[in-house]
Amino acid sequence: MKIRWVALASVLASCGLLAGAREPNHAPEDGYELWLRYARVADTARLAEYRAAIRELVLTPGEPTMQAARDELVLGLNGLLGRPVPVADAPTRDGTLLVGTPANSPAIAALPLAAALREAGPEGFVIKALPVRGGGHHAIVVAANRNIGVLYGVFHLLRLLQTEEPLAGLDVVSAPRYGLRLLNHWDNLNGTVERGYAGASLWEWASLPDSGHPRYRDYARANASIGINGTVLTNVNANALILTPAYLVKVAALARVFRPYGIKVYLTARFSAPIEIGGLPTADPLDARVRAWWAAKADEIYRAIPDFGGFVVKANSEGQPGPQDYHRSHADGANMLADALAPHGGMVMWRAFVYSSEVPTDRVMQAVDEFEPLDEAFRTNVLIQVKNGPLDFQPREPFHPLFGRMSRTPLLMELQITKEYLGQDSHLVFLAPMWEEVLRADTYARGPGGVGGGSSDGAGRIRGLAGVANVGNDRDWCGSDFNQANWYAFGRLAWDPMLPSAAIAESWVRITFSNDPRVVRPVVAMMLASREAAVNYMTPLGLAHQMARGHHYGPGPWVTGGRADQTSVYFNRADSIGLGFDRTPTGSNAVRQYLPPVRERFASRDSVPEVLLLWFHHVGWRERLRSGRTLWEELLAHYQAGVDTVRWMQRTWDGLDGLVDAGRFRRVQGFLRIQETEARWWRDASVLYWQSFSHLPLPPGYEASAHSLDWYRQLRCPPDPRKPRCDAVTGF
Ligand code: GCV
Repeated sequence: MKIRWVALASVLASCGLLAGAREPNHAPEDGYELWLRYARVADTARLAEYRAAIRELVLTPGEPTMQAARDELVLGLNGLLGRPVPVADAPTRDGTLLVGTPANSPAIAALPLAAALREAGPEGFVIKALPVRGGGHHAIVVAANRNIGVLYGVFHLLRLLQTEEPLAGLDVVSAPRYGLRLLNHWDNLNGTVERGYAGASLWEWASLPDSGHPRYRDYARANASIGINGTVLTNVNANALILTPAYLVKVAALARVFRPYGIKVYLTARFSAPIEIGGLPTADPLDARVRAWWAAKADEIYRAIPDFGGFVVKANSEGQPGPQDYHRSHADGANMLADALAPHGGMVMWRAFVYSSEVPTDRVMQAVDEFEPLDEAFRTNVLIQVKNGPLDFQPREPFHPLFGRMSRTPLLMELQITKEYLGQDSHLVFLAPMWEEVLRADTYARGPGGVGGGSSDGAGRIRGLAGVANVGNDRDWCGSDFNQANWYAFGRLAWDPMLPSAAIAESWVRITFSNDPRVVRPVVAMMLASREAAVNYMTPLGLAHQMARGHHYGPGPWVTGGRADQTSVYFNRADSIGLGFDRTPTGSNAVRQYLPPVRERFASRDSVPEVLLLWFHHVGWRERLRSGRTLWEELLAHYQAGVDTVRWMQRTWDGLDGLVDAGRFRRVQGFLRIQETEARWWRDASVLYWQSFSHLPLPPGYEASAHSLDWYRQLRCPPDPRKPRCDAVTGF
């Protein structure tokens, strides 16, 4: 009986009748394969087209990156086409997949690709359907100037097959917009991950360098497949031990695994390392002994890792040591490290995430105050790494004003892939729409329009994106199926920051779940709605930093005590009159850090985008907003809309029963149940708290809170024992 069913299933599958259900040739979906699932193409017509178009593979291996490209093609084509593709030395027939550079492939050197390859640049690639061998055969060509471009092109081609795109007339030239596309791991040497929600660190320091986990290579494959070309292995809250010989040999072993995939390794440099591991009495950046120590350390690192990328530094921020401990500037500190790395071509990424409770200025203004005067002071191999917004990875922030204010210093934009403030592992929140918002904002540093048709790269200074990784040693890497989409989206946007969120979501859903439109359409819609839903139930209308202290998971609008600039009340300014932080000239005047006309737009109640209203303005509870509703009514409506959207997401997902494999279907269902409960938790705790100031009633029919305000206030952790991390995370 069982055998008959298997036979029937394979007949149905080969007729395409099981399209949408889990492909029968595919292993159970535990999430390990990420978007590198190479399940057989479900659409039979498309499968036939691909099998005809790709009948042999011509690629010269030898060099490790070319070997990686070949390995990936063999694996991918085997899975996608459901049969092996023979490898030939030169094109012999129609249906050649010809892969290489003009330098390593005479067949490619003979093709008219010069103009396209110029456009592709050092890391880009060309994919074309072309006649080869004097027009005798039809081929698909993946060509690049360098081997790494070939590998990127191979992953792109495989993605086209995974998403069942037609191959006829293929004509792609693709080059990354940014040269630096980096993951930042906040991984500690003891195996914990700061703000990590997917298990322990991937880096098994104890077993390195002798034993390399096979996962390291899969990590490199996943990153290369979306164009990521660097990884910072260690937490910005740094431990100097990573710079000792015992660890450098381990770092070198990881670098060896990543190298063929075009991924450079970077480390975080603890500013006080010369004292802690160097035995010096000082880490003063102007002290000759300190400078010599760093120069020697750089030499030592490059002996072990010749293509080492450089250092990321968090200095004089949240308790980290830095040059200001010696009354020196950030430029003094950064330049000292830059001088040590310069002979080897290394970079310093100096973070602008600095704020001090001793400085009376509004916390969100301190980075510009600190760094703008230093704009001309940095060495050319220093980049300033700036978070997308001026506070700290909130569900919504305006873009960081520093992007418009540094006209000489190159910048990196730091995004947080791990969702510290957005529901961590359990809430489904697709972050591309949030990143799109900042990547497309215009600083007006060069007048309207900006560079690239209106990006926040107004001054053209952004050299790359750095994403705080959401990866751990959980089998599914990211703690949930949907969190994988954020890693994927980060890479795709670092390659092409103008790629629409909808396109990223669609390609991810097709690869990850199914090409069946009955799955693609609703899941993409859920993803695109999810970020605004989280904003609504957590911090609507421009509120920010209302999370509970420390773990940042649930609501805590009442948080007070300790450092004022880390409390919720500092940011919400709730009082009997109204809500919101006045950052206009009558308040902190943070708006002055934006350039005209953005400054005026944010400063005026009439023109400020309502989604940022309470970020910039203190608004009376009974004041009317553009909708005609009072602030109080509008707030209530937003909290409820957040909850309603999550409920809609639940219904939408429930409708996919049978179209998505049962394992993932149930996992996502479970997470959405948590999200619905917690969206209500956010709504009720927040509304009750605001009501203690507004003293206004809830409109008839508004869903009543399950508990009293006091009940919510006494919660120390999420009401769920599966989150022991609440007390484990560091920071505040
Ligand atoms: C690595 C926030 C986080 C900290 C993090 C810090 C940073 O404050 O809560 O965990 O520390 O940002 O970006 O340096």
